[in-house]
Amino acid sequence: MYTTEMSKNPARPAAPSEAPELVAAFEARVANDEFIEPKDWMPEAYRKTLVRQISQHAHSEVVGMLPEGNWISRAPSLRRKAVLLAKVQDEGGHGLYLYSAAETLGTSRDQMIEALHTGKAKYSTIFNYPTLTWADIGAIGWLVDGAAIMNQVPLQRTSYGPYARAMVRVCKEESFHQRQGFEITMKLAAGTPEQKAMAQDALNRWWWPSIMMFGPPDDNSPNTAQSVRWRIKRETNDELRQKFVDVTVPQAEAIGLTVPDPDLKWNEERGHYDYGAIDWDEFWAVVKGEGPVAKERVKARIDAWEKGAWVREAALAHAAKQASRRQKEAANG
Ligand code: BYC
Repeated sequence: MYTTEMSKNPARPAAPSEAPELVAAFEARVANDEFIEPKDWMPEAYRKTLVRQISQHAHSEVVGMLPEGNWISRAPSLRRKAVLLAKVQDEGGHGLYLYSAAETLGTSRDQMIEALHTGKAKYSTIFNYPTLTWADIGAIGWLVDGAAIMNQVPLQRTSYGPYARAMVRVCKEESFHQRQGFEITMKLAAGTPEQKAMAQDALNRWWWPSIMMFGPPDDNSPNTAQSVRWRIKRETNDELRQKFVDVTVPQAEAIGLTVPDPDLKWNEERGHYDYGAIDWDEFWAVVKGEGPVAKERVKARIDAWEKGAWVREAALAHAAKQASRRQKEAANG
């Protein structure tokens, strides 16, 4: 298990072009818990790691709109529809804050979108599973947003300022999302036997993919050691996964549902739940693009991008017109 102390991880040698005194000053600032800001000097590998993680995080928010968007027209009441619409819109907003944070690192929105569309950039595995019933909307809010908050709360103290500040707002909204999902599940679990069975079936299908969301185990996570050292990640994949299991199991019990893991057991000595073996072959297959609805998700994003071209062109033409009007007005005194 990795620790959050920089001293416990070996230093990555500076790239040849990077002056050792700059690297040392950067590392001292990180160790001192100062935020690194866009105009500050930073090692190229730190910048690249951030672009990778933040852009993938942004893509996850935007692709994450699809499984839930699929149920907006079929929500069971006007109230549920309005809430779901607002939630999905929030996710789009999270994508925008995150793309903007990544742009401060010198990458463009177009480059990031291109990487998503061509499969060079990843997005969370969780969104490659289908939403089959209304109960899945409850499970996504409760489990997927619940897992997302667990991961994102520590990211509010990530070392890169724009990412940390984006996370503050995202976390506030995610906690509302988690509660709306839990409320849907709680209502179904207390409903007719058919409704309760729907809620249990959704938990059965979403539990394992949700705990995979935290990423590979620490001893098989190539990026964790360096990211923890740079304080991009403040906790490791396994530490966050354990916290999520510990918080979520009692919630399932409280509403009379069963977590689909026969090996799940409270371990008095550790003060944590022990859980069964995760199917990492399934995880890596989904990471590679073999998830049940992976192709459909990427196609939906590409279609939206192509169909939205006229909007982007119109916005650019409008901005150019405004700029030339302002120039003329300035020239005329
Ligand atoms: N899915 O060395 P590791 C949401 C990749 S959206 C896909 O541990 P790292 C929501 C990983 O990228 C919330 N790929 O990597 C939206 C790496 O490959 P690359 C999404 C994964 O970066 C709408 C390789 O596996 N949250 O909440 O240190 C509706 C090795 O992994 C996954 C974020 O994005 C995965 N699950 O740690 C509802 C949080 N896991 O990139 C809800 C921000 C691992 O080297 N991201 N991989 O080719 C992070 O905290 C970290 O990037 C991760 C992975 C913990 C995900």
